Amino acid sequence: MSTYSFITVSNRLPISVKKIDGTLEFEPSSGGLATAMSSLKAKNSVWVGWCGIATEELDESEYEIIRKEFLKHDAVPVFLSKSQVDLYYDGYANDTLWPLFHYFQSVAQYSDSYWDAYEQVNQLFSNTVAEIAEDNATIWVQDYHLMLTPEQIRHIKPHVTIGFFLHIPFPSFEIYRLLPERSAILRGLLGADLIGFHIYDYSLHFLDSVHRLLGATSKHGVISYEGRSVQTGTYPIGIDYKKFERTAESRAVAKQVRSLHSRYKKQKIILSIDRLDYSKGIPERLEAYRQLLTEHPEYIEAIKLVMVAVPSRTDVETYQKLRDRIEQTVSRINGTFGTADWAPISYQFQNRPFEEIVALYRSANVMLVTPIRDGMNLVAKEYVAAQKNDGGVLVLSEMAGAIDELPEALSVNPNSARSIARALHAALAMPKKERATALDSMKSRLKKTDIRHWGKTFVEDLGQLQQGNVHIAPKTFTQRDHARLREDFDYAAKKLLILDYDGTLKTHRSSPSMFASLPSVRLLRILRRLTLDPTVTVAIVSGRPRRALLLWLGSMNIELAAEHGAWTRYDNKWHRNKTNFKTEKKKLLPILKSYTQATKGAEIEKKDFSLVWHYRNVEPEIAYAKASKLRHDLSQVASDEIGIYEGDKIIEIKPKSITKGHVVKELIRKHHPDVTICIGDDYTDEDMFRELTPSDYSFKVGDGDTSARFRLSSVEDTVRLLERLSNRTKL
Ligand code: GDG
Repeated sequence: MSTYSFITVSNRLPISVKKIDGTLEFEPSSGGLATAMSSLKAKNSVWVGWCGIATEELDESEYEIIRKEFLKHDAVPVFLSKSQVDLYYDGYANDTLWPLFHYFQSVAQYSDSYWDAYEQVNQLFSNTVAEIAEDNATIWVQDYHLMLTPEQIRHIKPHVTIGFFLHIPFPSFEIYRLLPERSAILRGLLGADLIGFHIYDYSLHFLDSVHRLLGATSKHGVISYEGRSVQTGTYPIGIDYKKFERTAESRAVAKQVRSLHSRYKKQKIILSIDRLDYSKGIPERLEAYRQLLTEHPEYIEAIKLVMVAVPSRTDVETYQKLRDRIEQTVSRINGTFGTADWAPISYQFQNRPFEEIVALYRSANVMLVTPIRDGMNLVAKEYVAAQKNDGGVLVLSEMAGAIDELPEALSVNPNSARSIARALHAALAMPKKERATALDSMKSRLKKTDIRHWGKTFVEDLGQLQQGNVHIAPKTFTQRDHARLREDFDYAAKKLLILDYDGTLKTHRSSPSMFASLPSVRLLRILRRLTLDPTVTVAIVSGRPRRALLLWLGSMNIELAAEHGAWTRYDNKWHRNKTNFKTEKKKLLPILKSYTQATKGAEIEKKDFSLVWHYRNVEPEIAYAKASKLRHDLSQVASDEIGIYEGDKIIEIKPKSITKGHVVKELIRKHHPDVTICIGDDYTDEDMFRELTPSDYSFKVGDGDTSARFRLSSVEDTVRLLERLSNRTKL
């Protein structure tokens, strides 16, 4: 079997197969995505998708015929049974996800059998991809039909680079949380390295849901999740601009435009083209047209609404009902306002040939695009591309992603028939100069950011992520780094080891109790050996209270800093920071207590100089909401000298003046080391790293942003590193 280095995955392919009178018929189609992909000129690339026909209709021998024919078009088919298509495609994808993601929550249907099929079909796609992918292949998955595949593919092929693009909106958390399988879908997507959306708002909604449902945090759009970084980004899809411009200028289209003009004579054309879908706001648009004719009878016989509604998902009941509603409204308007020579609306429930669509764009004086919600909307962009410089006017819904790139359009709220009717009136009367200025800026923008630009930018970013991972590599502590450290350690007269405790020397436990985190015998042995060398100073700098550090390490000759340095024990004597925390503690503790009582699994840790609210054992969905509310309530009461910090499933309140960074400064001043090694894992340890010079050895344990020089992947790696150093001590 051949393997590929670049694989596009989508529900449908640029070729499909049908059976007509018992014979297989292959139908290539060239959508926008296919244009984007063909322009990328990726060598050794292939496309994986559903073949378009149910397995029940196929004989055993026909599978191979389809495979062979598809391969001629660089496509690999996935075969699905009729019930799989019903439940996965018509069901979960279009009866659950589509309505919910477009904010039609009352239309969304939830069914376990939909979900089971969605999982199963996603797995079939993933298996097909994994079978033909090279080990370090790049895979680009398209859209809401396949949101589980990134994680599934990564499970089978851990070293591939995966991109995912969502063509529809990602809804706000309040809507997304209605989905029973909300967390599984997010986990599925987070298998990707790069997740793209049309506009910034959709990425924000996604990040918000990831944070609230999975507790994963993000910085500048990069999510830290299970030891990996997942990048999110905005990539507004473009159109094949040149194709529309060229076709609009072609002779064939000019001929059709002339025939449209002679058909409609002096009537101005208002055009409406969409798939017949409830998200497109077609009934609302018709209502606006009705209002326009009622309020402006001068338009009778002077305008014509040409409405093309393309059949879509015709097997789904909601779509059948919508069609009936639209057709009734159309005939009512035609009946009410029509005259012997004129019908206000020309309506077609049909898919029209490409050139005819372009001719309609070219002829229309006004293009009416008023979706209630739309991820992007390509019709709006295509209309602009097909216009002459002094062409028509675009009326565009505020709820279409395209509005960000087409601000010169007349924008309308699609729920307000009055707003649409007014915009229509303004558009019909707009002077030539004004139309030309608006078109000019929209055209030059769309020309630059066309479909090729979209595909190229996404794939380049994906490629950079792949290389980016290599760039991060020097941060891992290599054998060569180790040899250099060993050399520095051997020759230095004075060595200082500054170590955080939890998450660095001991993995985080579910309880903050000090008894749950006792050091292992192995760790104690390593530390003791290090402290017995007179050239080595070991310091443990922790957020824990004094009693914990004394219990764990008190008997050894170790410099201790408790509560981030509020207490320090140098040369076996404790020193206390002068900052006063008592008054603040009195004020803030009752707030923490009330939150703890109301939140199952939450705990308070009280220290002399800080208070910590632990929510590691709280359900993530509740935890995030509570933690952000708690932060807000505390910040209302706390004085300016108090910092409220968010750590790993904790909120910590402590005086801003007490930091581990101060401790590091003191230790260096006191010991004048030739070599300093500092290891930590969380945000408080970053204060330590910042006090060090580039030649010092600073280590961050685990993933996440850091200013440390090197990265260790786990506590075990830290302990092993210390063990190797302890074996070099001069005893
Ligand atoms: C989804 C998202 C996002 C329409 N009628 C005919 C015809 N069309 C073509 C148009 C256009 C396409 O269909 C429709 O694209 P839209 O973007 O407007 O809408 P969706 O199908 O809902 O697409 C959307 C898009 O994905 C891409 O990411 O923009 O928000 O919902 O290209 O020209 N083409 C032909 N005959 C017709 O009768 N030949």
